[in-house]
Amino acid sequence: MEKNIDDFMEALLSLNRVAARRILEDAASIDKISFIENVVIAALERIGEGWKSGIFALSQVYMAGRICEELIDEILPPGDPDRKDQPKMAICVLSDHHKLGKTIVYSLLRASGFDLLDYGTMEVEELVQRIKDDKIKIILVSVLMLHSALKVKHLKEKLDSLNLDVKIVVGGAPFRFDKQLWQEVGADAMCSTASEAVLVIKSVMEGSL
Ligand code: B12
Repeated sequence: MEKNIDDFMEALLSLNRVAARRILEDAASIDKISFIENVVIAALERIGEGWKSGIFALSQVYMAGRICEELIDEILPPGDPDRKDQPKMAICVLSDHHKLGKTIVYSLLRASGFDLLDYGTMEVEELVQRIKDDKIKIILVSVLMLHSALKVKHLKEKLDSLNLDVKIVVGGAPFRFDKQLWQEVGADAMCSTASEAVLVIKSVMEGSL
């Protein structure tokens, strides 16, 4: 695993898309999702840490993110044609521009047979309107910055004030750093990984959340 992370990091840092794709394709033929969760995310986090300590440039962090986004779009399969009978749901990035986590969750849920709308990046007001118009029952919210995470509280208040019965499922770095944060902002559930979202959605469908 460590060697995979090192090799993948090296390919990203040298902007070598071909090498990055080859590593991803070789390993992903075994289990795509666990490779993404254990290698791609670890490599990006280490590159981010390297940027914080001044070893790497922000442009390297940015390009590493872009390359991963493109590769993941290519390797994750399209959704199961046999869509599940499910509550209406949508996913968005709230107020920041870290899109990769959202892209992975979206692709994974579709690959697992769920159907969901992709709202892209939104602010609270616009998001509430879309949830209302589309009659959404589960909103999946991805954030990577603390100030965006705190906006979930505002989202919850707005939904409650309109009596909209919507489950809020959150994920992303601030919630992984602070394990109580999802409850403090009024979310119904938090997922540390994309695959946990499948379990949470099943709980909502069974009425246990
Ligand atoms: C790559 C990256 C970038 C790229 C983003 C490229 C892109 N297209 O996404 C670029 C260079 C653009 C960028 C910019 C910035 N970044 Co940045 N970035 C990162 C970095 C290194 C990795 C993020 C990432 O893509 N990880 C990989 C993805 C796949 O992981 P993930 O999002 O966590 O998602 C997984 C799980 O969390 C979960 N998940 C995520 N969301 C959801 C949602 C649901 C519903 C579910 C079920 C699950 C789930 O599933 C995913 C897959 O398992 C992080 C470091 C970190 N530790 O996260 C910093 C980080 C997020 N960035 C940070 C900062 C500060 C910035 C900038 C302000 C930097 C600057 N000075 O300009 C800007 C702000 C841009 C903006 N306005 O949004 C900080 C935020 C700190 C904070 N407390 O707020 C971090 C934490 C770095 C740090 N330690 O300081 N960044």
